Amino acid sequence: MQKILNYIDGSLIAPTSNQYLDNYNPAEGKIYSLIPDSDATDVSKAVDAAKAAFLEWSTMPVEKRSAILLKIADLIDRDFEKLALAESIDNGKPVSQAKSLDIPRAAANIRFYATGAMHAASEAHITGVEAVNYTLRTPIGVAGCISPWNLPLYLFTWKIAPALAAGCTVVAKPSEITPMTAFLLTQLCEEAGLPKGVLNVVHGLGPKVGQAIIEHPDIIAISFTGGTVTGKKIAATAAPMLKKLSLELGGKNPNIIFADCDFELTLSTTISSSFSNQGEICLCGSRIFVERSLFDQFTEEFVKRTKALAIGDPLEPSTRIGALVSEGHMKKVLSYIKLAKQEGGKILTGGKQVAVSGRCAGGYFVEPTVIVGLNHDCRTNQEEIFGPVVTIQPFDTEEEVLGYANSTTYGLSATIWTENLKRAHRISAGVKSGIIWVNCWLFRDLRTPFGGMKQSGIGREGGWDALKFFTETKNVCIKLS
Ligand code: TXE
Repeated sequence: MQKILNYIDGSLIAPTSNQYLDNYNPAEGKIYSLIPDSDATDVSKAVDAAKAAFLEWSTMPVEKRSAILLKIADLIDRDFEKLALAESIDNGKPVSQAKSLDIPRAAANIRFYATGAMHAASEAHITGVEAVNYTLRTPIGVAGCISPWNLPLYLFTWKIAPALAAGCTVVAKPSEITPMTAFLLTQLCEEAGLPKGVLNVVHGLGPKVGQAIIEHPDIIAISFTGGTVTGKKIAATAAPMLKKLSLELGGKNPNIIFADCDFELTLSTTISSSFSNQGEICLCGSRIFVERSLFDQFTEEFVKRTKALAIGDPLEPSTRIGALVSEGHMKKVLSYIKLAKQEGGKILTGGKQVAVSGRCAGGYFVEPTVIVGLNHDCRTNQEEIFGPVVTIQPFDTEEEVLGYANSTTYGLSATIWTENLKRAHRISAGVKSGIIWVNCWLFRDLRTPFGGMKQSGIGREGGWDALKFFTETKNVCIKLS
């Protein structure tokens, strides 16, 4: 049985406890590897290594830092097939998606920040003829990066790349549910010649290892992506310690469809925004609102295409819906489908666990599910399900649909479908979400600020925001007269 190892001070080592946790292949429902059951002792070793490496890494010419990071990205490209297969086995997602989204974006994240850091600018303010003020940005120190299970390598690199490019050293913890590709990445870091101690990866449980990272006094900036409940726990620990915090949390995103939309584009994209990654993307549009005059036609066609989605073995090229990430998560999703029925919802398609034949007989599969007949303010429409489950509801006016869209505690993303330019701007201004797509979904420019409002998080990642997050700033005023 393969043993995943921690990556501390440039070496792949066992946890101090020498204890391991089971790591499941969710498509088979079987244990296929072991993950270190690390603890605070391992985090402390990692922080010591990161501190020891900080001076050399933070003062290294940015071109040299960039070259090492770009080498890691090149090695991700080289091992593309291996990483995509590992991601699919670890997470349950179709390997086709790991190849089209997860792994390419992991390399892109690293390239984006490795090159961006070379063009980072700072500002100066000239006070007449009396003084020059300039802003000095320097790497903040040891950063803590904690990532979730839904887009494992994509989000792991989205956290560590800006920190490393900014000149910070890092102590990182991927999700204990999907540790494999982060482990494989650490092997590529060694091969790329990343200096020892610059990146340290401590595998293990959130409340044990994650908590130890959050509370370690020498980790001064925390970048986290995960659930809102966990985000609040992290803030409760980090805020009194005055740590810098970037929290990318959950969402319950509205997908607003007007009757004048481009019907075919809206339909095909909405299938993706509803069921990609089995609905396990915080940006998925799980609440679909359709203008009443289009509601019947849209719903009928959407259900037909949902039924046509191939669900099953994630390693089959034709599979569109793979396994949910764990048995516990599958039970959570099924419990929400049961709740939807109790709240008066009508299941138009899906709603059940799927028994897949062959090697995946023990896997965690749930049918893509479409529900109508619910009120916008019921629990099913207010709480994050994070599975292949969407609700559809008609609306008559812009005011009504904005009220529905903004009725949850979340404010992460929204999609708007209309060919009316004024209305597109009007609704975009009215929706309380940090990321808004008009006539598209998940179209990303990495320079743009990325993050949510309300309970979807604090801080912005992406572009200069992420690089600045990992620096500390001082203003120097030079009196000239
Ligand atoms: O996330 P957690 P989970 C949502 C989604 C999902 C729910 C819970 O609704 O069902 O969150 O998912 C680490 N201190 N999203 O349980 O618990 C943990 O080990 C420090 C949306 O997977 O937030 C893992 O590495 N760290 C989200 C990471 O936090 C702690 C994507 C995320 O785990 C910790 C994933 C603690 N006390 C889930 N407890 C998105 N925005 O994309 C856990 N962790």
